[in-house]
Amino acid sequence: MKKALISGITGQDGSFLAEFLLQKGYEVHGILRRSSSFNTGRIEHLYFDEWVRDMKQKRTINLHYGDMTDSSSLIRIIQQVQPDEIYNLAAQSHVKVSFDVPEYTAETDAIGTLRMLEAVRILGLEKKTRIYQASTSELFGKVQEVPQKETTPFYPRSPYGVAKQYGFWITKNYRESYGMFAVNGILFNHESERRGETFVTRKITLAAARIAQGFQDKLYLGNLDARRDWGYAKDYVECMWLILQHDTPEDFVIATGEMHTVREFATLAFKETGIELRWEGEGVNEKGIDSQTGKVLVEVDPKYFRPSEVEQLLGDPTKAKTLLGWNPQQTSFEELVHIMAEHDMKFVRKLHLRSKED
Ligand code: NDP
Ligand code: GDR
Repeated sequence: MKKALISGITGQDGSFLAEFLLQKGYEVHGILRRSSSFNTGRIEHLYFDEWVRDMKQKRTINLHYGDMTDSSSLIRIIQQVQPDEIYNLAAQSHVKVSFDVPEYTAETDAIGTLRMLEAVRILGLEKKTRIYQASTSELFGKVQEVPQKETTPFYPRSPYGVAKQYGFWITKNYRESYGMFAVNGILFNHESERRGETFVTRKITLAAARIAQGFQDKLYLGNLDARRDWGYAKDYVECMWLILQHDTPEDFVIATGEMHTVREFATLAFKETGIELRWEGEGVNEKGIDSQTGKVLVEVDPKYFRPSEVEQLLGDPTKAKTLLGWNPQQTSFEELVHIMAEHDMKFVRKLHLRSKED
């Protein structure tokens, strides 16, 4: 039985990847960081019985306390687990927040990656343990070429992007220097019903659900014209695994090859909840007031603008399609919005019922 160690197991991707690897028959270990509040919401079904029974799984996940800023914890965990595969997903992953905590972002996302690679080397596991590094389309930042592929030059636009660029290169450097199977998945945005609530897609689907059910009046957003290549997280974790199963250690771009604006995402998400969202020039005046309803449902708040913005990202997944046999169009943009909006309509209703019972 293969052993996998996931850093960032409590995050969106970590939780889907843990499910995926358990189903593949792996012994799954995860690094959990100490938090004063509950941070295992996305994986609790994996160590309580419900999912395990439903999926006829014999095993649950194994959690170890550690932190990307603490080498000693990484060395101890890797020594104990002796993993065949490490998925390094842990990161301060919010681009806007990285402008507020640039040093911590570098510690976790850049030096944290170095700590993980060094831990494997110190323990003499260079030839045993394969390492997946969670790289990102934010490396392309101010785009030099459309669509972006493995050979497109980098131009990061945030402390997050710059830290991840270090993570990318140090992974490649350890591969070239020490012959390690250490590889980068350059993943474009991927979303889901488990997405953190301050990323734009989830912020929109949650707000649309609250507005539709009368618990919120208005949604404040930043740059409505930003364009992203949005995929479904569940499809993308399969690709992380495929990258580590490939014969040779190589870096891959993972994307859908389709791009949409924040405005388009919002229009579709609101439609899913039964609200027709109209924009300036479509019966909405310059103050955002809809002439039919007399309401302002979406307002731009400059506080959500970034000091330097990534205006558009569009990936070319040809290499992953050809060499890994991965299908980038498993879940369409419309299906993704539907999954998220449907989930949040139920989620908001349940939360409201629970608060009434309390
Ligand atoms: P999340 O923000 O949902 O999860 C991040 C995870 O990292 C959480 O488990 C978090 O723990 C953990 N973490 C943060 N800081 C530390 C630390 N100092 N030590 C240990 N663990 C830490 O991110 P996603 O799941 O969306 O993304 C996974 C990875 O992929 C990240 O590296 C991200 O940068 C990268 N990525 C994501 C993309 C996306 O669109 N989702 C696209 C491209 C790359 P806690 O739960 O306690 O906060
Ligand atoms: P991103 O995701 O920065 O691409 O990073 P996010 O959802 O935060 O922003 C996407 C775009 O939407 C614009 N935007 C807003 N963003 C947020 N969060 N909140 C708003 O109110 C808002 N209004 C408009 C942003 O300006 C931006 O252009 C994500 C993260 O998961 C990274 O970890 C990952 O590496 C990249 O995707 C690929």
